[in-house]
Amino acid sequence: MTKNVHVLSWIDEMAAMTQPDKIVWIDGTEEQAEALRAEACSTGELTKLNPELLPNCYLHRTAVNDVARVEGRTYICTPTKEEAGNINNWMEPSEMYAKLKKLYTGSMKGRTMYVIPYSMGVVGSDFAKYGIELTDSIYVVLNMLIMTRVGVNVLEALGDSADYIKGLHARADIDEENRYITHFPQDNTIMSVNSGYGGNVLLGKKCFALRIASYLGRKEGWMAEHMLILGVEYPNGDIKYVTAAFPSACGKTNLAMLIPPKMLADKGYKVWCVGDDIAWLRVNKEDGKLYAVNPENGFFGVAPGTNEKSNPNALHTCMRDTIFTNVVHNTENNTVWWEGLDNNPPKPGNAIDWKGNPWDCTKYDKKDKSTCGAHPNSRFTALAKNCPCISSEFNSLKGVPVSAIVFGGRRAKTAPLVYQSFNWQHGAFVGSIMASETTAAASGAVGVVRRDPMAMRPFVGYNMGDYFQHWLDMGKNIPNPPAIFHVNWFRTDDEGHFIWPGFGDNLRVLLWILDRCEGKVDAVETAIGYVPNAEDINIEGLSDVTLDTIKELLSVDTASWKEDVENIKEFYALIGDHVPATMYEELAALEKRLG
Ligand code: OXD
Ligand code: MN
Repeated sequence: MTKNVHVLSWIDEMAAMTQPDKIVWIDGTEEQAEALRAEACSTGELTKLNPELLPNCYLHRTAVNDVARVEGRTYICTPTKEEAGNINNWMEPSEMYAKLKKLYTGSMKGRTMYVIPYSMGVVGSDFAKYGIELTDSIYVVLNMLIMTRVGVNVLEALGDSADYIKGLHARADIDEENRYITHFPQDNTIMSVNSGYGGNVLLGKKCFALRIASYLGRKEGWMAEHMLILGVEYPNGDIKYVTAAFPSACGKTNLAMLIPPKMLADKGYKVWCVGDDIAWLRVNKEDGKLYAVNPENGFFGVAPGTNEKSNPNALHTCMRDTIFTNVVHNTENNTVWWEGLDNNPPKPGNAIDWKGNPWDCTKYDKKDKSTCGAHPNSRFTALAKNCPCISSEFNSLKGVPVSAIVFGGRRAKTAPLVYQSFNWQHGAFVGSIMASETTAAASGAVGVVRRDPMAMRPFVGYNMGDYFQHWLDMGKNIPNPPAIFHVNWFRTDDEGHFIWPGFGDNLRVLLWILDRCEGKVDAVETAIGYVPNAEDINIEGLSDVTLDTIKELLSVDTASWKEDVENIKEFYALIGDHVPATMYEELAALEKRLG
């Protein structure tokens, strides 16, 4: 399919090492995809679901020991440890290559190596970057066909250039002890072995579009961020775009596909989804604004908790052309189910859990994860174009202009519902101190603060301190920068109940944010930034929220902020001496303002 000698010689080298029986090029055609689905069904790798209820949908189960990203086994292999920094695992490249060579050698014997030419971003656009993933997994091929743009046109666009990201994935023995997700930013290379789980093996996503891309972005003057992108449409038809970064499992997909509350929908407000996980951002030379694209082509969403209330758009998106991973199989009607979908789990005798065993829903205990039918990190891989609220700008070549960048985390007390940073530099600081508290559902230990700068802690492909500096530098190069905000949907009362209704009502907060961007509304200056006047958050039609509730949600608790400052100092110290002096100045200024 190509005469590109850089591509061909690399594939030869990888094939000589992994020794597959045959090599198959993925051309992006529906005929080839269909043949692969049929083959995967014949071997049990996939199960075809009810074509009437879930057309073109499939179920897959991973190995029981292989159900999530493995941060402890994810490496950034730069020539020096300093380049990777203290937050990343590091190994010297030649040492890692030698270790991997042993694991890959002969790993594809008796198997097929698939060659997947793919693009992150619209092929041919200024934003697009190309990759080739070699894998011995049909599941990976079929997921990549959803999550990225795959096909011959990628090779045509690449021509004879060597400018592409090399990715090698081998399932090998799915051996946890020898699982490695490795990145060689200087070599444009990603190597993943002994896993078959999405985030570790769909190399276009976290590995390329965040870790390698963040490295390239710093080198080339753009940004790769763990951000959703959405457009808010006003009754007059204007659309303003927002990007937002939240740590994993804080509801990015739900916010990206938000349905306005009735009162706002009736007035004509709409929300359009451009992306739910990753944004690539560049300065537009014509208007000096920051523009964003979603480099992906689909959603790899968490299934549990997705339902008609939390995210009807996601639910409709995954009603066709979807691969479900590690959910419950309802054998009565050959469909799928997960915790939080509805109150109608398949009856014992008709239910197979994510491990492939009969499942008895009557034994399900919310507090005991081992009783779940679907794995808590079970997923749907679904096409963006099937999303009812997908933005008409999804395939835009130049991206969408970003009015506001929003950071957020799960904080019981510390962060108010929303606040605005004083300027870009302070906003970058606000991103750098982002944090989330663990919930009972997530870990057992409640309220442990995990600092997750810009939601990028597991995804920066170089030194976190240098990443902070890149944010500061970008600010100087954007003539019309977006305003930067922080939100917290998760504030609780003394009994631990959430105060803010969240979900669609989050649009009320986004509207205040966008009003600020337009200079339409005043705010109160506090120690941490600008906080809304309570009256300016629209609570029309909300039964449980009064002006006093909003006042409570917007209060800045100085004592807990002072505690937070100490925690931030420890975290900066952990990142080490690449933390820019400017960030320490911002921290000192915050401390001073807190008094
Ligand atoms: C994801 C994550 O899967 O952030 O998107 O973990
Ligand atoms: Mn993510």
